[in-house]
Amino acid sequence: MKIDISRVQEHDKKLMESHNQSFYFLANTLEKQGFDVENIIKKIADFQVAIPSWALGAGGTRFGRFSYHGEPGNLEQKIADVGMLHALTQSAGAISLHIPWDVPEDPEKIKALTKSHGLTFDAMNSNTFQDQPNQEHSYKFGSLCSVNTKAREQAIQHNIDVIRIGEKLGSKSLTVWLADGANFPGQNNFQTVLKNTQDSLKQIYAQLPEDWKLFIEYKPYEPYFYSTVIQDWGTSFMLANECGPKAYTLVDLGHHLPNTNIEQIVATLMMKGKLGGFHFNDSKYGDDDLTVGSIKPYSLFLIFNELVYGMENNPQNPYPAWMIDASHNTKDPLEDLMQSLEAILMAYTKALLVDQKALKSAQQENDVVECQEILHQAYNTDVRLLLERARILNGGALSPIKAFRNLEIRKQLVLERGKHSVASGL
Ligand code: LRH
Ligand code: MN
Repeated sequence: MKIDISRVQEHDKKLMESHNQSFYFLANTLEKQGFDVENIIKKIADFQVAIPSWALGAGGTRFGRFSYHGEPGNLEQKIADVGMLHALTQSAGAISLHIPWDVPEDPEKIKALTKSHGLTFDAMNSNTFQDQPNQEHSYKFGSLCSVNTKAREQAIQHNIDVIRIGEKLGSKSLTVWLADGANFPGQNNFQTVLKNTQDSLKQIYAQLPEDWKLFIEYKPYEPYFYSTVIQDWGTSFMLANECGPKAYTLVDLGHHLPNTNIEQIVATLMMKGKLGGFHFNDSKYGDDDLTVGSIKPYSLFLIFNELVYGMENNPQNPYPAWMIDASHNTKDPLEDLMQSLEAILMAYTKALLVDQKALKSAQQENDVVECQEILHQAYNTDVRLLLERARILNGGALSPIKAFRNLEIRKQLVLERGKHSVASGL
C-alpha cells in the first residue's frame, strides 16, 4: 500500500498559513540569536533514521502479546510500512533487517521494491539468540562464546551468511548483539567465554567487505540474569579494538543499568573514534523498548548535545548510524514509530541550538550556573516548527500522525491484510 501524499498536502494547505506565521516568528528570533535557521533545517532534513523490520507489529512480553490488526505479514509489507512512515515524516529513509526473520527470497526484487519507496538498507542484524527449526547445535548455552566448538562455528557461519545477504541488498554494516551469558555464578568461566567471543568476532570481521562496518551491541542483562558476556560499553569497545578499524560500539539506550550516564559514554566513544551508532528507545526500569523521549527526554537531549559536539570536534569518529529499536505493546506500531522519530529530531534540533562557544567559555570559567542556563536555553526552545518546515520542504506531512489518522491508514491496512496478519520479530 502506498500513501497518496497529495491528499496529505491538500489537507495541510489549510494549516500552512498559521504554520508560516509561527515559523517566521521563531526563525526571526533564532536568526537574531545568531543561528543559521536554513542550515539547521537542512541538517534536520538530512537526518535519516533506520526503522527496524522487527518493530512494525505488536511486540510481546513473556506475559503475553496483544496483536495489532493489519500488521505486515511479510518482508514486502514491512518495506511498504517503512515507505509509508518515510512518505509522511521524510526522516525514516532506511530499513534495518533481522535475519532469519526477514530473509529476502528474491534479493533483487526486494532491493527494487525498497528503492521504489525511497528507502535504503541500513545495518543487517544477525540472530544467534534463538534456535531455528532443525538447527544442528543449540545456542541455549551461548553462541559465539559457546564452549561447544560446533555451536560457535555455526554461529560464526550464520553471521557470515547475514553479511552475504546484506551485500546483495546494498547494506554496509552488520550489528551483532549476543544474548550469550549465564544465569548462575560458576556457570561460565568469564575469561573462556570472553576469549571465545573475541576469537569468533575476529573470524566474522575477517569476512567483512572492505567498505563495511561491524557494530558490537552491549547489554547488561536479559535474557540471562547473572552475567552477559558483552555486558557494557567497555567490553564492546575492547572487542571492537581487538577486531580492527572497521569495528565499532553500538549504543542501545535501553541497555544500561539505572542512572548510567549515557551521554558520558557517548562522549568517550566519540573521542576514541569508536562510536558506530545507536538503537534509540526509552525506558524507566530495564530494556523496556518504549517510545523514544517518552520517559527521559532531557537525557536524550544531553546525549545529542554530546553527539553534536562530537560531530563538530571528532573527525576521527565516522558519521554514526541512527536506528530505532523499540517494541510496541499498547500503541499502534506506526504511530509509536512516528512519535519516536519526532522525539529524536527534536532532541537533535535542540542540541543544534546549544551555543557551544558560550558553553566552552562558561566551562573555562567554571561558571556552573551559566553552563546550565545555556543548555536549558536550547532545551526549552520549542523546535517543532522547524521539524514541520523540514518535512514540508521535503514533501512530507505537517503532522504525520494526524495525516495517518485522517487518511485512516490503519483501517485500510486491516482491509488489505486482514485482522490477524502477524509480523515476524519480537
Ligand atoms: C536486544 C536488542 C538487539 C536486537 C533485539 C531485537 O535487546 O536490542 O538490538 O537484536 O533487541
Ligand atoms: Mn538493540
